[in-house]
Amino acid sequence: MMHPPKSCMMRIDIITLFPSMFSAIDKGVIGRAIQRGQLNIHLWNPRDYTHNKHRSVDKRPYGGGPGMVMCAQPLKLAIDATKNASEVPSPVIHLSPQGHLLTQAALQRFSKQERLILLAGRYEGVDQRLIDYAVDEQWSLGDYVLSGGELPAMVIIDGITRLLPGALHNPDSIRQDSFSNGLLDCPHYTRPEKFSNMTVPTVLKSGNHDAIARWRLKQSLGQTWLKRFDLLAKRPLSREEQQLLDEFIIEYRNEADKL
Ligand code: 9WO
Repeated sequence: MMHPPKSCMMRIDIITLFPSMFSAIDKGVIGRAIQRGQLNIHLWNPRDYTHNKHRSVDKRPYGGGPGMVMCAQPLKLAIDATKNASEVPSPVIHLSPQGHLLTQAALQRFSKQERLILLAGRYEGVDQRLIDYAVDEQWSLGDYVLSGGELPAMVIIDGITRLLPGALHNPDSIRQDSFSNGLLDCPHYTRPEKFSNMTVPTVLKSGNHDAIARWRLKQSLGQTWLKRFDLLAKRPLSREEQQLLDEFIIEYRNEADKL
């Protein structure tokens, strides 16, 4: 007996000083998930939780230095209001270069949650006491500094949404994702056969599905060896994979010798 995919509903609350940055989010996979009622996004502006005349949310840093720091109190009130807006308990996730490096595995885990609260910082950052008080996890997109956590929050929403059951036209593409097998993706080709004097690898037109699968795996292994040796170093290779990679390396070196 086949069951239909479990219908999941996910609620994501975003705490941001720039809610209008998220007005482009109703496009593509995310837009369809919202329309199908699978994903619900709510925006909360800490400025609405200030009580001073200028509705200011930031102050100069203790200890001196450039820029401003986001005050803990309006963020606390916004987070409390967010939590009270639903019965379902939710982890609070802060997007920050000080977080763990985001991985596909983390996105997989997020996608199984009923609810997430994403906190996007601005200025020089958030008062550490708010992080200690209210934040459950910190995640970083990489070792670079941005002007705020909004784009990283959108990245997380995008990465999660395509993992929600039924979000993609072709669920196989999740299984074949880069990284779900710990390797980079293989190159892709489509029509026409000739583009600017460049052709399509012959094997892809052979109709031999075993040979095509082997070629793709070999390219994945080879590209990962060339560009992301760190991924290869932590992934055990089967005998077949090791042999395909050895072949790739030999062919790559032969190619280099010809030049
Ligand atoms: C600035 C900085 C400078 C030198 C060394 C470390 C540093 N960290 C930061 C920093 O955290 N700045 C933040 C910039 C303050 C809050 C707004 N900004 C930001 C960047 N929010 N979110 C990101 C970000 C970047 C990558 N992945 C997730 C979030």
